[in-house]
Amino acid sequence: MWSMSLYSVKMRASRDGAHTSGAERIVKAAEVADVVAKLTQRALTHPNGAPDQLTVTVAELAGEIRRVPALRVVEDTADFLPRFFAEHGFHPRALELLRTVTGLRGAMLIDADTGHRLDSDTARGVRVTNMDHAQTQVLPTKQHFAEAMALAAKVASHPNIVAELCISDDPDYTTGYVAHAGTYYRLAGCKETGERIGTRVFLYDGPLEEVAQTIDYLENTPVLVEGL
Ligand code: WAQ
Ligand code: MG
Repeated sequence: MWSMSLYSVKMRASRDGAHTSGAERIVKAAEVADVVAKLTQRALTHPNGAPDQLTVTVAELAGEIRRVPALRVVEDTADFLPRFFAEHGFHPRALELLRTVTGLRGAMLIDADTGHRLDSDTARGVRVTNMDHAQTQVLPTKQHFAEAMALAAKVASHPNIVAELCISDDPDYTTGYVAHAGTYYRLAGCKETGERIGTRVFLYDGPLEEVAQTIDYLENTPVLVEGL
């Protein structure tokens, strides 16, 4: 049987060692050059500032790629967050970290019960890569919602992640989200326009012996998201 090769494309950009932008795609061979050019341009013109280091990596993906369903979308506002924490009894430290930490290139993996941080490289966080929508679109500008929906669906597909919290670190993008139990709650007004915050938190609820394999899945297993 003939099957078409797919390629993972990863972009990371930084200045003085601090993350400025990054992106993850999975595309067909015919789209690779265009995606590389567009992600390069995106990094160079990013509102977090022009990078002094820019890396784009292309790798062919071998074998069958796991497919997971998209999350259903519900519109809400930032005051959903404290209600959500109270309702589920997640440790409030996670919410405090969401609102205070920034500058990571990945997400903090936080124990939902204790609020303890479980990922070891605290300056980097867990960087989810190797995911995209099954129906890819290659557009010149960052698609905040679509890209977040792909990442959130992959993260939610791991049984040890009970919820994801996100605020963009892009200064003027104020809509954040919470992903929980198959739903993506889009939260308007998570920060003031221009406010220098923004990060991601993955709430972990599973055996501590499985932290390393959970991180490995998030960082390395290729996943395509079906339906939007
Ligand atoms: N893996 C893990 N964490 C990441 C990743 C990744 N691939 N990409 C970004 N992060 C973390 C990192 O700490 C960033 O500083 C932070 O998230 C914010 O990243 O429905 O654009 O790319 O309209 O700025 C939400 C869309 C957009 C809401 C989120 O995040 C909506 C966004 P950004
Ligand atoms: Mg950003």
